[in-house]
Amino acid sequence: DAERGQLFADGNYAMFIHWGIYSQLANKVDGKTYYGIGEWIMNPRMAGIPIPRYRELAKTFNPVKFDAMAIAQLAKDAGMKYIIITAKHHDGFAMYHSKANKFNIGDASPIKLDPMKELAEACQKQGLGFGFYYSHNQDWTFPGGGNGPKQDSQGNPATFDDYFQKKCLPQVKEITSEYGPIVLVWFDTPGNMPKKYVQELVDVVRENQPKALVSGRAGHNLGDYQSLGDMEVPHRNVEGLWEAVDTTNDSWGYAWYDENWKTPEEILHRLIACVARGGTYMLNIGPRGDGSVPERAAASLRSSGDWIKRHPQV
Ligand code: JFZ
Repeated sequence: DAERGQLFADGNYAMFIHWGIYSQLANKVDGKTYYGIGEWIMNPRMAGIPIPRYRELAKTFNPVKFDAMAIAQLAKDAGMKYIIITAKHHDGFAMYHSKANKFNIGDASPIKLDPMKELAEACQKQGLGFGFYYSHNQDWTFPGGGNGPKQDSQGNPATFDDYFQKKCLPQVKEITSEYGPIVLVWFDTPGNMPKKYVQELVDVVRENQPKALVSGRAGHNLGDYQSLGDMEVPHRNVEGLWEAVDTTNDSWGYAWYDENWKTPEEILHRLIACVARGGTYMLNIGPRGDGSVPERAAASLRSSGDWIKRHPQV
């Protein structure tokens, strides 16, 4: 669809944000550091945190330093055109005030604001696009979700359909109807999710946000474009509409030890490698649990943004 594809023509550089209750742990549990991607900390591949204990993390999530205007300003200063943030990652915690499920920042955390609403508004004020990442298949805490518990709290078997009808579908309706215009819904890791479910989600996005793109990782080729492998920057031309996703250091979610920051030069090389080959480059930051953005990431984004502003022809 030509109108939807326009986002990538105009907006070929974007900010990705991985932020959730996992950000508080910063890859450290009971004094032990787990090396890997921080948003996976509860998974058995990392710390293997039991669900009841993981749920407790919501109660201490109080991002008093979260400043939506400052983040939007940072994206603007970086030369970025839109922001995509994790509405719900694989852990199942919604970072917006969801009515469909209580495990969300409005109901399960001390902070009563909806940071997603603030960020959506800040983007609008700055003339930036706004969109959501939503883990549609994997949900590690809701019964029946992909790689989640196989039984409900009463011990009855739960199916993927239970998860889909009770949580996933209503939440996708919420994020596409309550946050103003959305430029893109970034679904991820479809796994073996049956096609009918993906189709239903894509239909909801089309209905509620006709101009929004749907990520290639929705599954079954129902997305609007191709996403390359994570952190992959191509060295050859790629056909069609495509996007590369990358991060400012190594993890997506905040990890205390991860100081492997890309320099402004590296950011520019990677951005230009994508944009010059007709693609879109989406670069991630992982704010801390308190909402603050790591200073080194912000500084590199600003200084690469300065270069972009001095080279408008690029
Ligand atoms: C996924 C998530 O599991 C991860 O936590 C993060 O959100 C990332 C952006 O996306 O991980 C993936 C998904 C797809 C590929 C690699 C990692 N891939 O296709 O190469």
